[in-house]
Amino acid sequence: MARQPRQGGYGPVTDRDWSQQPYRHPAAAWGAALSVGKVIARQRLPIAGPKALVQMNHPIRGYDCPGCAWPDDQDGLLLDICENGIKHVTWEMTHKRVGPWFFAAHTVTELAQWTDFELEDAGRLTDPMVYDAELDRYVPISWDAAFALIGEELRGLPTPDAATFYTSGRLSNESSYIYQLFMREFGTNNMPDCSNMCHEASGRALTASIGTGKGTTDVQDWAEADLLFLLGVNAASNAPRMLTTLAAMVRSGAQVVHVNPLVEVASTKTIVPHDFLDMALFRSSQTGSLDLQVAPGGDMALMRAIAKVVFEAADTDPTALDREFLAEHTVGLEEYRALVQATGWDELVAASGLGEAQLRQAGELYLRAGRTIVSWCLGVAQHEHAVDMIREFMNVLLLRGNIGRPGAGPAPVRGHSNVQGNRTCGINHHSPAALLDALDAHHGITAPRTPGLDTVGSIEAMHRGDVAVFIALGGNFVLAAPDTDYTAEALSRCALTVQVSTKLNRSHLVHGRKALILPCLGRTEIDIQRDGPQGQTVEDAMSMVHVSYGKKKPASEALLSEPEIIARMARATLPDSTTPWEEYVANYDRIRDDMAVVLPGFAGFNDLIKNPTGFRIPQPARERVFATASGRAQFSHAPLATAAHPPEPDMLVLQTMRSHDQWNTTIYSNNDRYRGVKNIRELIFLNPADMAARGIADGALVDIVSTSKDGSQRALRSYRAIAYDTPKGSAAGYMPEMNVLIGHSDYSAQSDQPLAKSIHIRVTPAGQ
Ligand SMILES: Nc1nc2c(c(=O)[nH]1)N[C@H]1C(S)=C(S)[C@@H](COP(=O)(O)OP(=O)(O)OC[C@H]3O[C@@H](n4cnc5c(=O)[nH]c(N)nc54)[C@H](O)[C@@H]3O)O[C@H]1N2
Ligand SMILES: Nc1nc2c(c(=O)[nH]1)N[C@H]1C(S)=C(S)[C@@H](COP(=O)(O)OP(=O)(O)OC[C@H]3O[C@@H](n4cnc5c(=O)[nH]c(N)nc54)[C@H](O)[C@@H]3O)O[C@H]1N2
Ligand SMILES: [Mo]
Repeated sequence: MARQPRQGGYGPVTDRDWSQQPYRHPAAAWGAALSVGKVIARQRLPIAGPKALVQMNHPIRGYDCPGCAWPDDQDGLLLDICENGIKHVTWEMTHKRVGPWFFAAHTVTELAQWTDFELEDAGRLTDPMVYDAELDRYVPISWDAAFALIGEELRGLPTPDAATFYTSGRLSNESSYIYQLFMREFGTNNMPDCSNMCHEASGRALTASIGTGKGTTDVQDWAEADLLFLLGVNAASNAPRMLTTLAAMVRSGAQVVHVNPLVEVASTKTIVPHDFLDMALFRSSQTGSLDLQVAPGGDMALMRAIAKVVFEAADTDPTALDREFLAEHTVGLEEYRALVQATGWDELVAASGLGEAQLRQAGELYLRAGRTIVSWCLGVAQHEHAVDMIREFMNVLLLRGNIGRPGAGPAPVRGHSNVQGNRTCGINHHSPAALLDALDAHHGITAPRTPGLDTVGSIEAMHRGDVAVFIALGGNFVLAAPDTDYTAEALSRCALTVQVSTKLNRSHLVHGRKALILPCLGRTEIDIQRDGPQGQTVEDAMSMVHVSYGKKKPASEALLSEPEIIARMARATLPDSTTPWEEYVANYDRIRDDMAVVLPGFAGFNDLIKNPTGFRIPQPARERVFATASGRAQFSHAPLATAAHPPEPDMLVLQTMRSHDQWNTTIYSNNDRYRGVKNIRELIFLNPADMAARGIADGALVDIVSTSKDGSQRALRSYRAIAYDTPKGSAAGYMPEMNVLIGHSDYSAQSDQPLAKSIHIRVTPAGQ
């Protein structure tokens, strides 16, 4: 197969011409239907596909969509599906298989030449495999021998802290719970997870401000809000079911303000994803009322400007501030007022990239709205000052008492379908003492109290040789993490790497001296254990927990469920453990019985999940109970963030984002429909003025050189420069290809998150 010229990035190899044209249609229109048809055809699923789709997100018969964490339709009547959910499900349900014969035919060195698309497209993994260095191939291993190998390696370590255990956000609540129990009983808190790259900042900011790491709104609140600020979210691609809510909000007269350096398609109009009548009639709905094209990281300045408008109004209007709420429930207001008053409009304009008139308009909308929600995702969370920014959002909400009442509150948009549940169930390298105490008391273990390693910390520890065993429950660590080459080196220095996966990916090919691939059931597949079919629960972005049962025949008879894989790793590592690992596997109710005792809000767990639409985990901040040191919501007083400005004037700020046609490191095609892109991922969107200043023509090849915090440089060569409506001084391109530009020292001092949205780069015509 011809590899050059590549126009795909990590997507399929293509020699088709690339193109980019503005997208002029509503989101989720017939383009979505067409694109879904292609995916279903490619996975050879003409019949099973549609049937399983009908069961997806159906609270009575269905399983939870393995896509995003947006809540499912609450009344249980509508078929709440979206294009991207369909793609994720069909990708898992493919009829293609990767069995021992596949690995016999390909060495690891050969597979390493394949694109990431080709690796995943090879199909579902069917059997446990172990790396044979002499053959440079994965060869079959029995499950018993695989677990014995893991147990032997873990028991042979000088300290439990020489192992690290990654979690990707699809892992269920039950699996998460026994996974962290295993690690803590073994003796380590080394729990890197995808939250470390995603919403760590949101968790820290919310905990500091309101004493909980989660948002407080539910879908009903969204329906009742008068105003929504949606910052740094590409909703049409990454939370498509949110479009339904946005359309309903605009229809009911609410203001929906999109804050984004790019004008994403969700900020205009949509054809409501599950409304087939609307689709048939090509009837679109408005999904936005105002677009604010901030400079990268300018969101904090926007929020401070809104606060300034509120304080200015408060001089004459007694209702501008919610005085009662502020007096009863908050601390730090006066200091915040002084800080805001001392910040001049010129400063706010420079830091936000918006004009004073726009800033004032946003402030006026806020003053006029009775009920306001502030919602955000990675465009905010992956910046250096993300914690300060999100705390500033909270400050603004607090000013008008927009928390703990209907239609109002903070709402981080979570990514993976159960990333929030992972944390609730204890996957956290710095868990609160209360959880550790409860684990100790109930399970008779002594959980370690020293905080463990997160994602960046694990990479560095493996690189140094301090961590020798890496175990991953899902995900594609080497591609998702920053500094791809450095991370690959880190993994290859391990004595053992273990990947529990559904599909082949790059992380299987970048491995330790010993390596295992352990194939598991996907969420769509039926899971039969001793006591019958088992379901597992997930928590959505709005704290609703519900149970999900797989429906399909498993891709292979050899697959084990994730709880079984975890329990058997635990038993092999801790032969004398009194934890009932075998009983946990026989009946997941047994896991839930223990969770009910240990986890706040889970009392009666097994009964609660009998309600088909699930239950809501109590959220104290929603009742205006703030679990902070003062017992009140805390105003923050951070200096204005100016992350938007790189240290040298000829540098640009690069953000790395998803195309419409990918799920994180899984790339379905080289198209990015809503940004009008076809057949190319190796691209960088630039402002036309920045291109002119560098002598770069639209469509020309360029070299991109990043400069890290530690001064080191990294490069991507021969990328296509595409003129795009992004603010001057900013640039955009796709993850995971661009992770090679993020140095291992490029993480936020506030959140330890890799700086995926503010990479400092220089762009020059290729070869100069
Ligand atoms: N189809 C699909 N759905 C997904 C995923 C997927 O890969 N594919 N991934 C899932 C996961 S794990 C996650 S975490 C979420 C991610 O969901 P998103 O946060 O939407 O993900 P990104 O593609 O990184 O897009 C970031 C958005 O922030 C904007 N942005 C960049 N910098 C700034 C800034 O400084 N300020 C503001 N206001 N905006 C900015 C970008 O222009 C872009 O619109 O989606 C989840 N859903
Ligand atoms: N530059 C840059 N880097 C980023 C980001 C960014 O915006 N920019 N975003 C970051 C974010 S928000 C995230 S969440 C991470 C994503 O990081 P990860 O969660 O590590 O990556 P995914 O691509 O979601 O993982 C895909 C793999 O998961 C496996 N898989 C799928 N379903 C299952 C299942 O049911 N069980 C198991 N065991 N395995 C399964 C398949 O083998 C598949 O190959 O990437 C981060 N990296
Ligand atoms: Mo994420």
